[in-house]
Amino acid sequence: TNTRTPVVIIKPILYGNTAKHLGTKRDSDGHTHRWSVYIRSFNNDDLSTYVSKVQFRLHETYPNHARMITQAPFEVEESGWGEFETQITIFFADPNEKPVVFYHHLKLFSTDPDVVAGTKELVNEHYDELIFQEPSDLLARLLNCA
Ligand code: SLL
Repeated sequence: TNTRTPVVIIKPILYGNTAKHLGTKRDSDGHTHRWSVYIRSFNNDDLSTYVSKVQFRLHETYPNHARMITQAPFEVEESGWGEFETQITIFFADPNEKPVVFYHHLKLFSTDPDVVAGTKELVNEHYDELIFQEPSDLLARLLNCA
């Protein structure tokens, strides 16, 4: 029988978006907001030790809407006029580790009067955890030195 203790490594993360009203509706493209969507470590870990790249799949109205970010910060900055569901895929430094796929609703609009006035940035952020069950030796080593 195998009496080895199962290995589970947990990495706390934050993901979400910020948005700010431009103060006007741009004539050229109708854009009203600057925004960014991102994933980062919740503690001071260096995500890029064990994350190789992150894909942010934007709404199809964006040119080149599947954005691959291959180094930290894992973030896309853009502008736009509408909210949509972003698909985020995290790829790991060990190619045998299955990529993690999840969704984030990119929020632009708020009832907060300061956000409406454009004097305050909207932050729509979530805490989550990446849970690695029995990572390979390679990945375990990378996770432990992040
Ligand atoms: C929907 N919520 O589901 C809408 C779509 C699309 C957002 C919002 C501009 C893109 C660009 C932009 O803000 N798209 O001009 O490149 O139908």
